[in-house]
Amino acid sequence: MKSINKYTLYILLAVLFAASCTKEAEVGIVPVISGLESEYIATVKQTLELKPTVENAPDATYTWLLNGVEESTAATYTFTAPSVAGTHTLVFRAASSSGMAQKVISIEVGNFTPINALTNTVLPLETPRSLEGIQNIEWQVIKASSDLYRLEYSETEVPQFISAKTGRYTIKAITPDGLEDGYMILVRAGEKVQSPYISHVFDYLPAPGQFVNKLPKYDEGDTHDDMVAKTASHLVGENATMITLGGWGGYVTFGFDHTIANVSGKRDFTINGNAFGAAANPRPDAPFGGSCEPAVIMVAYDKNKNGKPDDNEWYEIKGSGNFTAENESWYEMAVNNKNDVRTFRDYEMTFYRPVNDDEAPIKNYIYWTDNQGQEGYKVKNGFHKQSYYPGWIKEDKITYKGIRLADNGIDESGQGSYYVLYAFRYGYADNYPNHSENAGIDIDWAIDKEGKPANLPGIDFVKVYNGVDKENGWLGEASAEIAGAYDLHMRGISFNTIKE
Ligand SMILES: [Ca+2]
Ligand SMILES: [Ca+2]
Ligand SMILES: [Ca+2]
Ligand SMILES: [Ca+2]
Repeated sequence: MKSINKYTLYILLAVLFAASCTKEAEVGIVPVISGLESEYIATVKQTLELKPTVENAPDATYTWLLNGVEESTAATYTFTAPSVAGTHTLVFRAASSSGMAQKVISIEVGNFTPINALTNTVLPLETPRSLEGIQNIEWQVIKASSDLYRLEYSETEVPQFISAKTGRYTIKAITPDGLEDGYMILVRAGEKVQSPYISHVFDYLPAPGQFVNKLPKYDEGDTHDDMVAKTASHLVGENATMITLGGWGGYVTFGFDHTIANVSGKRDFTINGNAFGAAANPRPDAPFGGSCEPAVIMVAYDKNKNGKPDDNEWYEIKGSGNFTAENESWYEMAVNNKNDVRTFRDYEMTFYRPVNDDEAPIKNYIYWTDNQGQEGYKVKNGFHKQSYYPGWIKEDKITYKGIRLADNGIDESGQGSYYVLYAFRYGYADNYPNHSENAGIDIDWAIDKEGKPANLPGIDFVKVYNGVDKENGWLGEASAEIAGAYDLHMRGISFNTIKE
């Protein structure tokens, strides 16, 4: 019995092996269908011309089955939508002497006008023809394949729709008298694969600091463009590495290959830095702090669609301390520590080329002035001996502009050995550890120059600049590091927003 079983098994294995070989040999000549989507949308009575391409099948015969009934044997097919809404299944088969291939297609027929759209791309909508000339139309999403979309300006004549996910979305326009019309939108992934990570660096200029000319590395003769390219080699893509923004005001500007959708109620993107929590803060019940070096974030939408941040439409991400630090949990501690806790909305700081750069440390190293009548010197420490002034800058002084945040650093040892830089609650880069929810940014925090919500459907560009001006003893100046950024929706990460 035992030997027969073994023998049977051998036969079985041999048969299976032969079968798999035959299958593999045939793979190359089975018909291959292309040129058909899996999903279509149509309005009632509309016709759709379907023209598939079939390869590897010179002798193929074709069959079109609509809802299980054979409709045609031609190479192309015209689908005529019936006069009632509904979903239909169309099957296209190509059979040849060597094998058979089929494509199953779902066609949704609705009463609204169909629109084909791409993921992560803003789609402007117009008033449907049947409602033209009617004022005060309101727009609503009434059916959606996912929650990762945004309908913005829904109470205007120019609403905009964007979705981070493929699928079908139905948008209704309603007049004050209750008339209705709308669009059915089919969102597909484009042919070009989109990346959730930074795709381009446009500009980089750090303010003087201890890692300037090192991260990224400046080589004698490098121009501004060379340094921007080096910054890109650090920041673009999934495996980004760190760059420094230097002292207060130092910045980097980058972009994505798509528009990051501003999903309602969700944070939309995150910027990586190297923030971490203190492991041995001697202060009992201290709020979160450690190495938190908040960088202020600006965002822009590529309105003229040329792929460059030239629209001059930058909006400020209103981080928790952009107007005042009074609501930060460490505020009283910072006041008691005699920190400069003022917040300047229109701060300017000018750094001068150092006269002496040949030794280290230097106490009175880089002379600076600000637009508040203050002046002083930045220190060169003993650990970093290279010049702290950007090597590719020809001018003898550089001025930076922006918001200056309150000083969040406290020497918790009282003797200069243990500085804790406390985190602002939300809205910055390099302020909370990477991957933490609090490092996520909600595009709905964006405000315009008057401080009003910007109501952006999405953004294409980000500018980040160091927000704190502070010397932390042996640690050196507070200077934000940036180590890449990504679209949270595209990576399937869901972080709820917080509102004050
Ligand atoms: Ca959002
Ligand atoms: Ca542009
Ligand atoms: Ca730093
Ligand atoms: Ca940092």
